[in-house]
Amino acid sequence: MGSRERSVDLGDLVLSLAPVANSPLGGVLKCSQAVDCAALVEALEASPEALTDALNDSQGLLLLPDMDGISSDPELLVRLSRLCGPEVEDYKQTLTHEHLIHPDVPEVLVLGNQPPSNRKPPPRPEPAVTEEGELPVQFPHRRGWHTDQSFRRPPPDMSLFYCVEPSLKGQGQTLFANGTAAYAALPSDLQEQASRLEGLHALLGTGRSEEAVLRGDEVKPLLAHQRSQRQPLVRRHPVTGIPALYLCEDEQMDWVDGPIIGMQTGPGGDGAALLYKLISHYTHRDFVYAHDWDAGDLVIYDNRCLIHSATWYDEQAHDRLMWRTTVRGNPGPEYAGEARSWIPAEGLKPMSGL
Ligand SMILES: O=C(O)CCC(=O)C(=O)O
Ligand SMILES: [Fe+2]
Repeated sequence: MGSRERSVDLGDLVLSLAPVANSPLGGVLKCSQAVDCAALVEALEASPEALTDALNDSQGLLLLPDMDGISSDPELLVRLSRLCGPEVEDYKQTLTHEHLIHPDVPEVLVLGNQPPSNRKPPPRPEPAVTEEGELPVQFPHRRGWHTDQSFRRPPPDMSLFYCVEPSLKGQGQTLFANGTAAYAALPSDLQEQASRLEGLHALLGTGRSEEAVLRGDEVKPLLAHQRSQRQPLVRRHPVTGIPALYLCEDEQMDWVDGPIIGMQTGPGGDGAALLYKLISHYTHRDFVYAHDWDAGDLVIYDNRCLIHSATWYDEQAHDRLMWRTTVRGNPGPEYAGEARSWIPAEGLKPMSGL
């Protein structure tokens, strides 16, 4: 169910919060009069709870359109990110390839098909549309569903995703699925089973994907900070207290020692069967919104209760450029006091050996 309409009073500015049209989740936060992006960021900073309150009232997915000012001043994206949690990731300190980091603002990850990031879109699903002629969203027809950086303990809270340049409409969308609604709609025996289990989440590129295991790739040794991490299959949201499914598929699960801890490992095991069942339920179109980007759109998504997936676009014909920040620091009590799993030991390069 979408959020109800309400106004968000920031003193000098009044914003409106309304459900995203034709979507089972999400809110749109915008100003009725034309406002400078920097002025809006300043007004939000003066009411620091307003942004996360709007997000929590919108099932963890918030769209701020017309934020074009960020393109010429990426620091505005960092300032908004600081309102979303205690810590904004500096990608220079973490497991991130140098060519994906904004040259001037290390909190900004640059995801585009052009150099230097050279990120290719995912393949087109096969067939490209459903029997009803619609964009495929449900796993396994649609692949690539994940929550950001789930290979880390503690995992991050939120991502802010900003569109500098969209591809063609109807292509290069980002899909979001609502883990809270999906959990609530599970039969109670599956809710109970999932609540007792943990998934094993892998860092991309560590050779532990379902595909790598099916191909019979040699299992590489990993440095301690690159190893897969367990995460509960059901997380209680630290702010709202509501349970949500928490899992990924293929590349972000560990198919050597997982995907589900304590169950048969590898593709074809009973862990795989449960993961397939849960992720295809999670990504049923009743729980999914496909965001078709416009330049200047900012989408804030809560990684603790949503998963997302990129879609194909024709990168020969169209460029696409996106910026992302990641916010962490409020993962919930089950992670209290834990050291960060992904921090390399003294003197080690984060990406060495990968
Ligand atoms: O490009 C997209 O639409 C999604 C990319 C993504 O998953 C991410 O940046 O975390
Ligand atoms: Fe992502």
